[in-house]
Amino acid sequence: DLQSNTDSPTFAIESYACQRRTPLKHHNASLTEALELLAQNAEFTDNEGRSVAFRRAAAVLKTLPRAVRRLDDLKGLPCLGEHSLRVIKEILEDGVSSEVESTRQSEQYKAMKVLTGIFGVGTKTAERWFREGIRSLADLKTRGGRLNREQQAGLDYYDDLNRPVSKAEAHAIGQIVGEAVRAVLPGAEITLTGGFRRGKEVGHDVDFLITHPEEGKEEGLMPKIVSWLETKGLLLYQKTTRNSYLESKDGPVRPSHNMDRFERCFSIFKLKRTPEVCGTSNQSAGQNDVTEGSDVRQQEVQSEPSDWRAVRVDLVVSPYSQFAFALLGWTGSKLFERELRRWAGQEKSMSLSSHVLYDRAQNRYLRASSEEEIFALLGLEYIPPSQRNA
Ligand code: DCP
Ligand code: MG
Repeated sequence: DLQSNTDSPTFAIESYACQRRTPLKHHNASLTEALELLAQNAEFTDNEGRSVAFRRAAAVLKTLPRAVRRLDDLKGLPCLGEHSLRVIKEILEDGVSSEVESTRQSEQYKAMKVLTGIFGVGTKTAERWFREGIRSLADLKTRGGRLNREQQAGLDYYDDLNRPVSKAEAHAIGQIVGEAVRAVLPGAEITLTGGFRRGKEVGHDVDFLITHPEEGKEEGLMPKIVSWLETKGLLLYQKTTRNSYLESKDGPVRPSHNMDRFERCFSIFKLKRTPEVCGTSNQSAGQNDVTEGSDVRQQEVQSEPSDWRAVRVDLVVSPYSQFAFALLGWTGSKLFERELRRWAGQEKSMSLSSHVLYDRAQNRYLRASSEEEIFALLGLEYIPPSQRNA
């Protein structure tokens, strides 16, 4: 075995994910997939602590420069608890973990996966449905009633919304949003955030941050963007929430609350399928050749429309003075964000949000106009978006 004689990597791995560089592509995908499945299952069963522990363990494996072959390779690494180590050991020895595989096949995991896959359905709702005996979309439909507008849209566009969004599709949506923004507020700026900013090839949605260099100009912008898009028939669903951010002299009201208060729009776009968006191998390109009136065309009309697809899009409007914080907060990953806030609180007595950084020791807000400045204020080495894939 070539492994046994090579030097063990004795470089130190820092314990907060925001102190480390985590690339998108790494060498331990089968281990991290297993740990993240257990993390998700822990979320499904309302065990957040356990879920975060598994996610932190997975994130450590993502930073390693080579594949883990033996338990010894993990000596001295942070965040690997007893449970995670047991799972890793099983996979290294047997190829699979019995706990992971039985979880994957469990009725609860499978049902929760399907139900939380509906836009607008969180763990709480899915859990309640599960307890009521609902296991599938069909169960949910036959049960009837009691769906809110968001959940109904989630059900209506379920297949599309569970199909990954490609970079090309994200780009196409960006063009449309850019056009809308420029039409209603010249000079406004739009930035792609979320997973695509970290370099992901696909995403579950497309996230944009919108601002204007002149503070105050961005106020009330979202309803204008939304009505421009609606007039053009580009939205299948939207829910806009107003900016509710207030700065108090005594510091952030709820420092631990991690949901930001920007003007925001959760939406579902109706994206036209064009050759540029779909690539050349797409089915619908060929379907255009079918002669009118044929049986094939009949089927096409009755089944899912093929010249467009539904895409989840999140739009966020930030005042210019908060833009750097909003950008940092919306770039993710979720674990990276969580670790930044934990670092700020536990190591620096600061409170970080997508609006601002507050120094609890000095009782004052710290401003920044770039992500680099925020990392510096937090006493952290700058980590670029492509290395925030924890
Ligand atoms: N975010 C957050 N807390 C929230 C919502 C979002 O910290 N309540 C941040 C972290 C995410 C980013 O916003 O990375 C975008 O959220 P997404 O759920 O869209 O996650 P990603 O874009 O990272 O991944 P995906 O490809 O699944 O969209
Ligand atoms: Mg996203």
